[in-house]
Amino acid sequence: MGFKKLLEDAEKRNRSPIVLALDLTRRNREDLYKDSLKLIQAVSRFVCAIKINRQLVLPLGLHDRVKALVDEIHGRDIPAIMDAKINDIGHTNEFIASEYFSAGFDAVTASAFVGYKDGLEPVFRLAKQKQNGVLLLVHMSHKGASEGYGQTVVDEKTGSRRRQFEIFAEKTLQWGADGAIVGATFLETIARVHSILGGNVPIFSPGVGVQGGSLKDALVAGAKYAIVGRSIYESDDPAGSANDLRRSIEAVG
Ligand code: OMP
Repeated sequence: MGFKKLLEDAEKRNRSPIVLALDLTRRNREDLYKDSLKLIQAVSRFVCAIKINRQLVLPLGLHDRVKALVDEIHGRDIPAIMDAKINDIGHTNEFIASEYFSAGFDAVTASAFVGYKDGLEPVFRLAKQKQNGVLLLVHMSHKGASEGYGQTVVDEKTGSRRRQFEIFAEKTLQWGADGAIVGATFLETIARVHSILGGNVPIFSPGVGVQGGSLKDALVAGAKYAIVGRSIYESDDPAGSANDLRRSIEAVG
């Protein structure tokens, strides 16, 4: 089953737009693996996907324990997203995406700044062949994100002055991306990206909780999914926190 369907089915079944960011740290490797496994088992029924990033891949090894975590995630019928933020030339990007897909990941994240030709083109080609997903960074959540994603630039096609993220939002449509990542800390940006995408590409919004964003506000502004890490896994009861968060927005629709 492809990424899109796996995600949508999990969202419906678990009635949750939450993507868990499984970013545990500050443990020895053995505990990192065991605690990640426990977290997957506890939280999966309250989320629609689980995202892993290099905080786990570097210490645990991709084809070894990270693959075992991906298998555990799939055992719960939810997709596994690799937060790779792919950002190199096409030849290297293709290798990176191919390794993550062969470890079982259903989607990867990538940086729109790289461009398509000899940049992200091979990543999209590979993803389409495998029915996997590519999520593009359209505007990140941290304060400094406005220095790049938020800057005003001259659109080379029209000569008009635009915000960088508006052009990236259009690229998600042109390139056939499966998601646009926009920080929950930039609500007006979510709304603007939503108006450009017209519901054709879902917005994934990180930055809820510890970074200051609100889940409800992000969804109201136009996000379809929210990426949440520390507010869930640093709480005393991660499953309860994920469930509470999910229920807190049931009324948003
Ligand atoms: P918390 O701040 O702990 O909820 O974690 C947020 C997660 O989203 C982390 O895994 C970040 O790497 C990721 N993230 C952002 O925080 N901001 C972004 O702009 C993009 C991402 C991402 O690509 O997932």
